[in-house]
Formats: sequence, C-alpha cells, structure tokens
Amino acid sequence: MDRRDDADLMTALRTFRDSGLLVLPEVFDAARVAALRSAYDDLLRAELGHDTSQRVQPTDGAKHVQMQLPLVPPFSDVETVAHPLLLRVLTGILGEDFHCSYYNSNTAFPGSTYQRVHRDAGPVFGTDLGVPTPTTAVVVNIPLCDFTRENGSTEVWPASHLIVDSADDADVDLTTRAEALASARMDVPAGAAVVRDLRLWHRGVPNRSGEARSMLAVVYQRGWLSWRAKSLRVPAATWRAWPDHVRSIFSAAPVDPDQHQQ
Ligand SMILES: O=C(O)CCC(=O)C(=O)O
Repeated sequence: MDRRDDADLMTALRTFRDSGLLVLPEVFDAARVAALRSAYDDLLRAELGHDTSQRVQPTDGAKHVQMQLPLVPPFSDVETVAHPLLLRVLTGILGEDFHCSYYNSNTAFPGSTYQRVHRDAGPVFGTDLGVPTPTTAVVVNIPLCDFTRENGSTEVWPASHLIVDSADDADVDLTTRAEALASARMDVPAGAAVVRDLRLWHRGVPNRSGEARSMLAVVYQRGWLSWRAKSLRVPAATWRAWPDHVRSIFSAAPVDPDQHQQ
C-alpha cells in the first residue's frame, strides 16, 4: 500500500480477507527499527542470562524462542503500537473497538529447525460452526531485520485462515495436511509490518545465517473478545504518556502504579 488513500485501503483489506495476511511495506523508518532492535537484543541477552527467566520461553522446534515484552519505550511508543497506518488497517479488519491483548516476540537463532505447522488460535466458535467467521484477532509482526530465505522467513499457508476443520480432520496434524497445500514465505524487509489472522497456518523454519532473526508479535483482538488482557501490564508512566486513543486500545490491561507509590 504505497498511496495511502481509501482505494488502497480497500484493496489491502480485500487482500487480507482473501489470504489472511497483509504486508505493509515501509511503515517504520530505519531509526525506529534500529531502536527497537537494540532494545530487544539487550532484553533478550539479559533474559537468556537468567536460568529462571519466565519471560523467554522455548517454542516448538529447536532454537526458536518467544519473549514477552514490557510496555516501555520504544516498544510502547505510539509509533510502534498505534502507527496511524496500522490503526486504519486494524480498524478495517477488526472494527472500531479493538484491543491489544498480547505483546510477544519470536527469535529464530542460527541452527533453528522446522516447527510443526500450527495456528496461533483456532476458530472462535471451535468446531460448532461449520463456516469461517470474519477475522476476530490478528498478530502484527514487526521484523527487526530483513527476513530472507537464508535467515528463516516465516512459512505461511495463504487463505488457510478460512479452513474449517471437520471432526475427521481433527485427527490429522496440520504439518501432514499442509504437505498438500501451497505455502509462501514471509520475505519482507525491515521496516515492514505484516498483519496475520491468528488462524493462519504457519511455522518457523531453519535459520541458516549466522545472525539471530527476530520479530515483534503484537496481538490485537475485537473488543468483545479481550475483555481482559491477562499477560499485559501497563506501567503508569507509559499510561500517562499515551494519548486517549492509545489508552483505549490498551484498556483491557491493568495499569501498574508508579514504583514509589507501591
Ligand atoms: O519465528 C517464526 O518465524 C514463527 C514462530 C512461531 O510461529 C512460533 O514460535 O509459534
């Protein structure tokens, strides 16, 4: 979406509905990506150094980790969590009332292996409804480096967000089912944002480069789904710094009092 007018937005939203995925190039400038990357790398290094750390969790596949991120600058900056272009797209997908419910990240270290093909969330009515619903939740991936075949750009199965499982399908894992379907790779430069329906089939893949490949993963849901965002906490200083429209996006998360008031 280069010309950010209404026609481009309609095309982008249609592409998202059709494929379950939307790449928005050049959302973040180089300085923002560099600031996020530097803060992220510091945090990851510090967290990996603590054996008891709860924040860094291994995920499926070797050398893939996820880490929840604190709502402090630059992760909490308005330009990161509520970039105007992203807000237009998110409003188009989720409606006016949506909340951020989860702030995570994924790193594939050199030597990482294939994950199993998976969805981040199943259909909102489980198997009770035999047809797909409109999107209720998305993850916004913010790559912190160029994503390439070499360093393990995420593999995705376009349009798989519309697949509704029957009872028979439940016994066959997605990795097996995906073998019959065409996949694509999320080859995007740093600065892009990728909006993905949480139901879309995807997996982490081998990173054959010498550098870690990281991305932020920020989840936004329709307001009625995320009446409480259990894993998020907003520091009081961040809450004070946010304008009202950003507070409203994070209104499902509790605000922590200032340290000196505790
Ligand atoms: O890092 C990636 O490319 C995908 C990671 C992922 O989907 C996961 O860990 O659940």
